[in-house]
Amino acid sequence: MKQTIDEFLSHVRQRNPNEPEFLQAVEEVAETVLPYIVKHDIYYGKNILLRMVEPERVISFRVCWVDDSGEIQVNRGYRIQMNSAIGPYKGGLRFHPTVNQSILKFLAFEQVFKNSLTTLPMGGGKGGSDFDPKGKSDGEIMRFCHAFMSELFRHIGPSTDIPAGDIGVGAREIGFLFGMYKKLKNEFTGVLTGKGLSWGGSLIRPEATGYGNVYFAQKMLETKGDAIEGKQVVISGSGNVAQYAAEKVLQLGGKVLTLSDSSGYIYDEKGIDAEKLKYVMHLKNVERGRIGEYANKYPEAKFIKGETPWGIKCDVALPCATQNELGESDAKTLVENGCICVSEGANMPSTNKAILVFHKAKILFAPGKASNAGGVATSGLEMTQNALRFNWTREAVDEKLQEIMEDIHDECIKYGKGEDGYVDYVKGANIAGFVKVADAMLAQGIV
Ligand code: NDP
Ligand code: 2IT
Repeated sequence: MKQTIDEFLSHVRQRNPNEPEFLQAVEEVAETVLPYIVKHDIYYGKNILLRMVEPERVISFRVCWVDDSGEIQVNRGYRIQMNSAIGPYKGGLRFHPTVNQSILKFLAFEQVFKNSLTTLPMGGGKGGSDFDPKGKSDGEIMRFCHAFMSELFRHIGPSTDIPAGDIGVGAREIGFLFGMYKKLKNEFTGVLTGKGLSWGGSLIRPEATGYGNVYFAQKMLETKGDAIEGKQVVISGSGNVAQYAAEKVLQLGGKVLTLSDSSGYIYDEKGIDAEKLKYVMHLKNVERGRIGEYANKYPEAKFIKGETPWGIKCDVALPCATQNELGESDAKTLVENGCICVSEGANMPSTNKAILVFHKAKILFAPGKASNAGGVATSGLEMTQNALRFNWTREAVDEKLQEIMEDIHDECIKYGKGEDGYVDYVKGANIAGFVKVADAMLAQGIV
């Protein structure tokens, strides 16, 4: 088996040089899915995984815009349309200076499995730009978003490809992007998700990824007769996902000890309560400030510059910032400090070596493609509401989100439970996600 996996990976490596993040994501999937394919005749010998690692379409384009000082700026825009076997391409847009083809291909590849797990009819895609929103005025953000959409619009559509937010793309950016799409196409359609409530958005979509992640962690803990209540929780990031993960932890009776951004983390031994979280939301979403300012406002908290929060003793860790933010030594520290559950809010925040540490220690570990799927699932619910030209209540959407997270958890157990009872959620999520897409690809023939 090892030889089959090595041969497959070396082939993919050769065809995708200089794409380390993409190869990392493929490696994690190949190691769990190839052994399953070999054991199942309907999938064996059809090169299905080889077809799945090749994007159906990669679009790369120039984005020119004028900054506030009258200077012409040039950025690069992308959309990776990875797989449309079970539905139109669906996935977020990321605006961050580190964005490149490798990062977007890893995200698009993960999205295919994640969207399949949601039980909703959505294929996988991802896009974005190396544009850095930090420090830009609202006018600059608007001009960039309009310029970006002036090319992207010809490649997307409500039945073709439906983008949403991701790092650096929130409600403000979705608004500007939607405005330009509507103008160019002269149609009001649900072509983007994460829209404002008065123009087609869904209740709970802003909260969905963070809430969904905590619902998933709760499900995992329940398998051990345990719960979030009373748990010490370490969270990284302080953006959309981290904020609402923190809110749900508080609602379920847990204690949030940390939040972070790319400049460092804050540690509040007394706990980041609802009042303090409200301040963080205002600081990050309205003032667009840095998390370090929390320690000025609340002197009982410490700001640790340039570091990640994994050294703080906790029961539960929720990495909610970015890829590869939690390495092997961080994983060892978490385990040594008694952490029993790691549930990924971000996409691929744990390195493959870190995952091995969690698996060896047999603690609960959920990969992002399962545990952060609540965001895109609720995007799917936004699409349904747009198609119906109707809005569901907050309670109705939250209930559906909880059902979906429970279904994903069940699927992970179905394919990931080992003989000793330990659940490998990585294996479970990869195989469950794969089966649905592979069956659709087989039914549709070689296209
Ligand atoms: P936001 O832009 O709202 O927040 C991102 C957060 O992560 C910020 O605190 C940011 O800090 C931090 N961060 C970004 N890059 C780095 C870095 N290189 N090192 C350290 N910290 C960093 O994004 P989201 O909260 O939406 O996304 C967070 C993660 O969740 C991403 O991995 C995303 O792909 C994933 N995700 C998001 C979903 C969604 O619906 N939004 C759905 C599923 C997954 P700083 O301000 O300093 O950059
Ligand atoms: O990574 C993700 O799942 C997202 N950024 C959300 C995608 C979406 O279409 O809602």
